[in-house]
Amino acid sequence: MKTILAAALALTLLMPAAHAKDAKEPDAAALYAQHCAECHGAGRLGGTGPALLPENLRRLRKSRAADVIAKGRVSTQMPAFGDTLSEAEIAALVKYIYTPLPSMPVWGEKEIRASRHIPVDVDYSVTRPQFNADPLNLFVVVESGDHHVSILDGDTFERLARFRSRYALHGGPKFTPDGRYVFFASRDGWVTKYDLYTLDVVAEVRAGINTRNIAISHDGSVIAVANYLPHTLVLLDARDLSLKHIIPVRAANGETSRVSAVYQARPRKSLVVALKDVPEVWEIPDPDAEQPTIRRIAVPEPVDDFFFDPSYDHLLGAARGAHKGALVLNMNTGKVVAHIPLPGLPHLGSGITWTWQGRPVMATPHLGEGRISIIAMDTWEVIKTLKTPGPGFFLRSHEKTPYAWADVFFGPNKDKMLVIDKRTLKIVKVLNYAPGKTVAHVEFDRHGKYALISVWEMDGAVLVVDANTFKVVKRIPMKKPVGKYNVYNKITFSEGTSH
Ligand code: DHE
Repeated sequence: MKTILAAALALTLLMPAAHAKDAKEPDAAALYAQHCAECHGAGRLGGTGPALLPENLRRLRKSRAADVIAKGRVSTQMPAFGDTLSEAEIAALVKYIYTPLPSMPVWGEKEIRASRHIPVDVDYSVTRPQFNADPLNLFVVVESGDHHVSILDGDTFERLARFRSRYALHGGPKFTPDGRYVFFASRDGWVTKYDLYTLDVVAEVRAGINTRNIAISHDGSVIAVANYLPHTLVLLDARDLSLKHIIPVRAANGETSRVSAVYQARPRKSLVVALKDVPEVWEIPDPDAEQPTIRRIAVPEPVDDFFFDPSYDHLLGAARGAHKGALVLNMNTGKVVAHIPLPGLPHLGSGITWTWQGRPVMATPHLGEGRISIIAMDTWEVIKTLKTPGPGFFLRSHEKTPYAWADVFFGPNKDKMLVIDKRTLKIVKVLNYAPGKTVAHVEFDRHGKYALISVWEMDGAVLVVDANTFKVVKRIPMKKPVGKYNVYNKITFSEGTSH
């Protein structure tokens, strides 16, 4: 008996040591519940703060996430936890928020409807802008550095407004056909409607947990939201962002899928949707109908980046990781009519078109290689490959300029901007406006006289450059300006810009 008691005592004495070892492994779930859940949501789906899921954090390096937890984030409500949490606890939290959820989060009718709010009612008595500027020559600039949007007068380049956006807006904002309203999407699924006449946010709704992009129907009545999480395509009433339909994204074989992107096919008056995980492209010819129709088009492989020819009769699509090139889908017959060999990850979504020697051509940068491919859209042949000093992200031009501008986003030449002569298909200038800094994404004013370029830094700027002399005429300080969008170029579907 004595021996048993002694053994039990010895075991008890040993226990704290074992516990002490356990105590070194911080309980990340408990830490999250205590410090993060209030703002980021108990299920990590977001709240006043952004969603903390690997899908939503893809653009944030883990080391940067640890830094944000320790030091907080300036000009947001994110506090610094460096004095409260140990390094090990911060590391455990980082690991936790980059761990996928065990099952697909629910974001359905109840959640979408509950999230909608109207900060300011639209003033329908207002029929013209409440400021003195050409409303069709405004620029909307997304500043991702501190999550704001600036509205610029495209003639004087004065800032008319600056407002806080949702966290991490991404992709092209979409405009109503008259140019009065603009809609933004955030990676966290928030859709924001902004009135460019009164300079007010007039509606917001969260349509998903992780969103790819949005499209507006040809008549401006419906906003379509393409989601990764959950697997849905959400249709909203563009007047007040109220929910119209949640379309579960399920392929003919029953598999569900993320949505690669949704675009408006203006001449067809339809929406085109590409699925990321299954080889199907959808066309919705009647997005405004009581029960929208889905036309399923089978494709050889899933498409996750795509582009249309100006008639929207053809879709050029590529799987981002595939390196195989692009397929050309005839949207009328639903048949693949060509394959284009395009190695090096073409970034088709950034393509632009123009007429060269009487032929319609499109140009696309490549994300994986220093090249720009120029493709004849009558034969679908690559007619020219331009070697560039590094892979680029964006290409831009305008009907009124003979030049196309391309950035060199990745690598040591990220500060260079290339000017391509659309007549000779040659790079005729290499500009360097901010040595050592990333200089990217161009957008022209409505007249094609000025090119606006982002100096992609926290203390960055938008440079206004004379498109003929290439001289900087104005530098507008901005917090990491990413995309810039000119109202006129967008609503007229200019051949030199994204649609
Ligand atoms: Fe984008 C547009 C997908 C990473 C900045 N990007 C788009 C669109 C898609 C897309 C589908 C078209 C939306 C539209 O206009 O309706 N982007 C992807 C990716 O798959 C990728 C490579 C990985 C990802 O994390 O999603 C990606 N994109 C980025 C970035 O890292 C960029 C440079 C910085 C950021 O803010 O995230 C970035 N994407 C942009 C911008 C546009 C865009 C500025 C709008 C371009 C335009 O001029 O219309």
